[in-house]
Amino acid sequence: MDPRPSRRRFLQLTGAGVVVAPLVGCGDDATGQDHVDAAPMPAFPVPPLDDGELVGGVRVFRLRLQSGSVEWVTGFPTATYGANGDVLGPTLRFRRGERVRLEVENALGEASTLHWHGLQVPAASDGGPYQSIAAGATWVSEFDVVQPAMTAWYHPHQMHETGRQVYMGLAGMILVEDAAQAVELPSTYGVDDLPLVIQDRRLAADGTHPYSPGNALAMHDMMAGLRGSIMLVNGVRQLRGVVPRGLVRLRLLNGSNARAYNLGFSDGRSFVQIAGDGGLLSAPVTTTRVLLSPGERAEVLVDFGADAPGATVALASYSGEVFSQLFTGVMGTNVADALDRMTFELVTFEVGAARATSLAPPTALPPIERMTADQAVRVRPIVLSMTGPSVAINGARMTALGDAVPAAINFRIPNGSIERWDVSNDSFMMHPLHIHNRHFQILDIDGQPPPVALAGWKDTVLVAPGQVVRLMLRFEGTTDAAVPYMFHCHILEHEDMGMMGQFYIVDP
Ligand SMILES: [Cu+2]
Repeated sequence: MDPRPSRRRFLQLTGAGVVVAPLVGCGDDATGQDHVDAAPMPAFPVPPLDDGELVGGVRVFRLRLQSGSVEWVTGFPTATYGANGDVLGPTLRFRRGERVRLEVENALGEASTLHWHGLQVPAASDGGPYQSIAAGATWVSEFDVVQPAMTAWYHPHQMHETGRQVYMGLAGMILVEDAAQAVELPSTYGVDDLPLVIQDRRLAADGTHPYSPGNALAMHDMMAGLRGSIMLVNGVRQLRGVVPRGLVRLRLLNGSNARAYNLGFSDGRSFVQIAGDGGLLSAPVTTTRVLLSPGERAEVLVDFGADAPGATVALASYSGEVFSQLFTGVMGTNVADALDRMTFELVTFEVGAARATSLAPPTALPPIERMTADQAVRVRPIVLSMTGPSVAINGARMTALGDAVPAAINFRIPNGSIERWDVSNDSFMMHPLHIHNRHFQILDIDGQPPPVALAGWKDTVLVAPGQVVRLMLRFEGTTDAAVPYMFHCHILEHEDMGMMGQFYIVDP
């Protein structure tokens, strides 16, 4: 429902001297009809929504990568990067079936890129390290939005610089909408459809951090991935916002460089996960936890309908519960930090007076056809390892572009083929493997079929130490024998050290 009419009504009424509370009351209870009466509520702090501009049938978005500053430490501004602002960027709303054009102006003073994480696009439009944008240049990425409704995101992917540029603040959400999707969900952006970009930072008392200019990242932080104890959600420290009483959709994104979050609510309430990385699951999952490694997304429905106005509840990470899943052996001893062993809060929701829509969580979702092991025409081992001060995939590292990429991590895959990637983690900490362009299905985890929450389409998968996760991938789309897609660990310091490979989709 569009909140604008009620906001307009609110402004008119307050202009006439009518107090807020009675309007809220008669907005729902008196008529017996629940609806979003969003106007009286302070807006939940979310990035601005950008619908682009239709130009000749193409939806055009303009993003300017720029420097800024944010005062996360009182009195000490931290130098930041953002898109069209000081930190993060607008939430881009795409519609399936439309063509979009993204005009990315790089005003950072250094080379960067912008990668559309989770979107199925031609390799040259993907925004990976091969699409570097020189300082002062503008890069245009144009493609058809082909996938169903989902939550994706964007972030830089500059060779060797991804971790720093994301840490400086460059990231944003992408919402793909699909008019054909029959499932009715809360969808008023900033009211009952809330993006939450979850990130951690290590800020010194003067507002600087390990990636600040002049600093060099310590080897420990490269191996562990840079993590900190200050939580930012939507770029805000100690985020707090008002939600309507009723069903609210949270679009959770782990946009952190290296930390995983085991999310739940401080009062133990259950919620319903409806989507993962690649859109809707095959069935709603009622749960009290969702575990997100860097790069992963989940959409969950939380019911605040039974809460009293003014009540508060926190979204927290119950990291201690999954410690042994993320770290073993020497990594547990030397790499994990205090937060990995404890519970900490990320967001405080304050329940407002206004009713949300009368929506209830869906009881069923459209089925997802599962790929089976026998469909694979090729099996590739993908071995994730850490040896000494280094990381590797199949024993190799990607430290330069082009012909320099070792054959063990450089694939040419015929368009239309289905492959099975057997991903094994031979190290003592988790690695989130992200594969560009192709959404995949998890065939099994250590031989066991995945739980429903992990059985939908995914583009990033947490691989625990010692684990073997077998993936089914269908490669189809635009071929390009000259420009590859990336696959890599989404611990960004690992990626920057070369825990990355590439694949070309070529004509069969
Ligand atoms: Cu890694």
